[in-house]
Amino acid sequence: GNFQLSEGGEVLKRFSEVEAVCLQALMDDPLRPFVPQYYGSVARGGHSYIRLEDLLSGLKSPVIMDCKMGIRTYLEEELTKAQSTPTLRTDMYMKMVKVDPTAPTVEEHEQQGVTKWRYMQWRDTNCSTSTLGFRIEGIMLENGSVQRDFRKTLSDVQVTEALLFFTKSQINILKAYHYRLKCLAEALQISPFFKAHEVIGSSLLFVHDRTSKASIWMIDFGKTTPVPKCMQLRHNVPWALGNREDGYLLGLAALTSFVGQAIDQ
Ligand code: 4IP
Ligand code: MN
Repeated sequence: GNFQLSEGGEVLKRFSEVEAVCLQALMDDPLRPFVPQYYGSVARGGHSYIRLEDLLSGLKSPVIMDCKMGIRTYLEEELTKAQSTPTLRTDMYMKMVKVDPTAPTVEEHEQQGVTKWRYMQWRDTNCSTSTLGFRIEGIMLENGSVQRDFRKTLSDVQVTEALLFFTKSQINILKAYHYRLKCLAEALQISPFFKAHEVIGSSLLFVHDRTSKASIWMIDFGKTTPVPKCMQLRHNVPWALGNREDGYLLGLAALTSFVGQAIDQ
């Protein structure tokens, strides 16, 4: 879940050691201009929080899209845990049944539970994550209404439609996003952080407002983990258990090309 508060132009997010360590490292990396500024942590009401730049501050009626990046959204350890010490999750079984009552196996129906890996893997293969390397998690319009209706695989045409819906086909905004994605790709190319981290469950947050300010930010590093020193990830090859590859660049290339196609519509 997302525990976030706003306070004095900052966003407070529930503390995660993994995320805090990433943000700290990112403040000293070529990716810094693509990440909200990190101001350390703070305690409030018995909980610790990460202090982040509020990416929406100063924007007039912001419109937001969250794209979760990568060809899988679970850590390799979820798979090994599911094999060695499986824990059944009733909540995930219910989320699964709600989308597709026929998805669980007979055994899973009897247990009324699935492992986290099973749920996450099913989610990833039922949307564009596995095929395109990204999925649209949600779109929030300027009136605050939220669209999360992207649970199923979107066809290429539907992805383009979602982008046109999100930007109201405003060509200057689509072009600004396209340019920002290209700059991000360049920064990723030279980032020591990116070479050394498996980036799982992280999103690109697209934000624009009615003054046509448009930007894209990398957020959510709670499952972004360092790989051993001897390893360098490529981020553009398929995943096989043990290689830690996340397919981040596959997703980024696909997303960039969809934005390009939307410009040409
Ligand atoms: C969620 O499923 C997301 O996959 C979360 O990933 C994941 O959190 C949740 O696992 C899982 O229930 P839905 O989006 O389909 O509801 P993310 O944080 O990347 O959005 P983590 O981060 O823990 O894998 P649980 O175990 O937190 O419930
Ligand atoms: Mn998240």
